[in-house]
Amino acid sequence: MSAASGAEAHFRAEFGTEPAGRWAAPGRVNLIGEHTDYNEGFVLPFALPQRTVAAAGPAPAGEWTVCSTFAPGAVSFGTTSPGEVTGWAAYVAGVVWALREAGLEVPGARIALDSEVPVGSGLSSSAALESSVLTALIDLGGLDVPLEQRPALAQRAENVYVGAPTGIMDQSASIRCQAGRALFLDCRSYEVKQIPFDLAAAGLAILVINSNAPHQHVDGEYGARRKSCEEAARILGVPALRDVPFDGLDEALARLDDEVMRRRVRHVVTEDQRVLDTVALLEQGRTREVGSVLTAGHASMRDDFEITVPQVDVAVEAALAAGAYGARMTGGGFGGCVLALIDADRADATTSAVEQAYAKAGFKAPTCWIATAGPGATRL
Ligand code: GAF
Repeated sequence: MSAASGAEAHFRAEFGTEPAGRWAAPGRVNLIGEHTDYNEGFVLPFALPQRTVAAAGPAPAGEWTVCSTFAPGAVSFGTTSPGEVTGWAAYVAGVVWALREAGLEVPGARIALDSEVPVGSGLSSSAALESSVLTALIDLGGLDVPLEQRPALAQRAENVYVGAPTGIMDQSASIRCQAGRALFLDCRSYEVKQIPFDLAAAGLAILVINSNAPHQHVDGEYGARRKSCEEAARILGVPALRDVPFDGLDEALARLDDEVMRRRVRHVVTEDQRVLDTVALLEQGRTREVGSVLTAGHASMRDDFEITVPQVDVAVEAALAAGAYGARMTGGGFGGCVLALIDADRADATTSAVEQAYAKAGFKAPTCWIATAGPGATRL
């Protein structure tokens, strides 16, 4: 059953009535630009066809009840503050809170959720959840919130209410991506450029390899990377690492005493450049050449930012050995998914190669599928 039917059926079962509507928001794959968003740099995600759907209907003012096919029962809350609602429902309560904090009159609502986005795989299931609920509440309440302002509201829900110090990329991808396009986002100005991303026309494909090694954001490692970047920017006297120019990198590194911090900075500054290079290659139709940029990005995450795990490194190596043009981990790290740029007719061969490498290493089997660029959040 699709998430749209699932959410609708769950709404009916839980609330005994029809929802007023269904709102879908996708997960994402980030093509390139990892840990650059909170450094006010560049990212290039595309939306997945897999979505989270919120079936929603009205409730009395100041009352919200939410249920999910992923968890038993329903959670009800009123006017809420960070810390009050916990677990999966905190993402919903956080959105209500962030909208109210922005001075908006959020309508009371009953919401049922279902999702096709794999949870805990680095494909932004939490942003998909936030974005589906945000879009539903904005529509139900007839609220005037321009598209470009919506991601920051969902991000605030995650940062302040849920307590995960993530950047703006995932919510931007879920809300602002378009089908057949990758979203080139400037994470300082929030300006976007929609980059044509029709791989099939070039005989290519993106194979997503879920390492099935679980990952988490509400943990210390992500926050530690962010802190180290912010500290480096402070030492270098710039507002954010985005302001360290690529051709001034060596000079900036020479001003940092700490070896680990130097490597963190090198990752962020070179990664921003890789996003710009990738955009230029795509715009020139030189899509195969993006591969080596992706692989360089993986090496940087592995050696400089130190956010990969053996499962993703093995997947990258196996995909490359099987002939992929490039491969890299996508998302926050410490597990999650790898993407490989391959010839479209090499999907089965690449999948088998990765499966064999996993079996040899004694890892839990990976899950592989071809990802295409779907639409952003919308009312169905
Ligand atoms: C996670 C975060 F949520 C994003 O904001 C981003 O920092 C990403 O990790 C790393 O690029 O998905």
